[in-house]
Amino acid sequence: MKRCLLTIVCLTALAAKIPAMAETVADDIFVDDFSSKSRSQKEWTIGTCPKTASVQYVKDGKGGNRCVKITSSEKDAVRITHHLTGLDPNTFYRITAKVKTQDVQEGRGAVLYLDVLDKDSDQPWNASKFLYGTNDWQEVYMDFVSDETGETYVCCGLGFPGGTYNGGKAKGTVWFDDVRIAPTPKNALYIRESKHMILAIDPKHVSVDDKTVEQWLQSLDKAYEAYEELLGTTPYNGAKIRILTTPGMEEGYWALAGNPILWNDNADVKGLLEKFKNHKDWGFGILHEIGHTFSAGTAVGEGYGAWNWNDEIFANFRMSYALDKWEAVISQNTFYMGDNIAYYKRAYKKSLEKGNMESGDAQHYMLMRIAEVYGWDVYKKAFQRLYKTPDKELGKLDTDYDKFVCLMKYLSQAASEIMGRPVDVMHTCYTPKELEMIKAALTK
Ligand SMILES: [Ca+2]
Ligand SMILES: [Zn+2]
Repeated sequence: MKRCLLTIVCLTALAAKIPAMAETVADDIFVDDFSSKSRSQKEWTIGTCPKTASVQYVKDGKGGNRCVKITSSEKDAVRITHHLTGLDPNTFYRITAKVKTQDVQEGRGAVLYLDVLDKDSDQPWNASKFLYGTNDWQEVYMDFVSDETGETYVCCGLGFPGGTYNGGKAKGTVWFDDVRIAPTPKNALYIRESKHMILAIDPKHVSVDDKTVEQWLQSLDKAYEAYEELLGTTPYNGAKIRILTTPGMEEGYWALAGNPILWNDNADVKGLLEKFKNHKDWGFGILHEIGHTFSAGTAVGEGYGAWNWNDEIFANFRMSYALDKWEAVISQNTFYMGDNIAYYKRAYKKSLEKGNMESGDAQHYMLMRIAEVYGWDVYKKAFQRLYKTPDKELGKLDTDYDKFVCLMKYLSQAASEIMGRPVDVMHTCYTPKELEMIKAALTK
């Protein structure tokens, strides 16, 4: 990866090719104020637009100037898309636009995003702040990272084509004007880079000194290398993992995995950095998201990882290995210093009392017991074998319990090899009652 600041400097030269417009700033690589309808029709593609929706270039802008109006009476994802080419690879860009809304409801509301959901992108959920209801003109933005192709598709949309919990799609009316794309301004993101990470966050979150941030990133590097050691592979062909704060995320979400890992701009980013400074807490949330990027489906690819019945458990489980290895401090309400198993044991005890093992944390605790008895090498062996085994060779895995049994089989094989005698971890590390409860929880 080239240094980001360097590439931003290079791009200012490139921007000189753009014809001067009234408000064009030197860095802009694309600007449209929709003043020329024929140009807009050429530069933008109108996406799927059912009868219940419309996309029009209308003179509804400030002072009667032209803008684009998207309206839909049904929940949908209606958008205009601009195909952007010639970007410097692996560089942060910012798209800004003026937006006005009327009665926008549901999904991701009125939103800017990249049309990359079906293009095998690592950042499909990236978006600007979601606007709902009726609002006068305001500016919104999103930062994104260009990939190796130097191309992407930027969208001004009503609704979002993919669904997180709220289904993405929206209805109402939105107007977009003054769309601008430029390398993200130098001062707009606080960027720090380490061996495996590139942190890019809104400077408002940074109250600690640079050295503290760098030390935190070194901790993430150590976790990253532990994940690699456990699984024998790295995601995104070993490319650095970016962590980017974003204003476009569902309420209640803390972050979304991918590259970049999208970190909710409304999350307590500042608090996490301060907890590292004051308590050397490595930061559960980010370790969890990095953990997700190491899932077999992401790190190896499609067609792998069918044995994994719940990556919320395994993202944390990968973390447990890293924390154990480095005796790191982590907090989940209380601080755990090199004994993060205690956190999961509490969930286990509660589950045992209730007679219900649905809790992922309780299942996590029991998986950790196997490592306590036979050592983490059992997991290294089993995971690395599983990460090399395509789903079609795993046999039929209809229920989550089948997946659990599949993992147990690989763990038993690994434990047998390491111990030099036959070991069945399901019977040496679980009680019959626990297995009964796990079976009930995972066959629902
Ligand atoms: Ca305009
Ligand atoms: Zn998660």
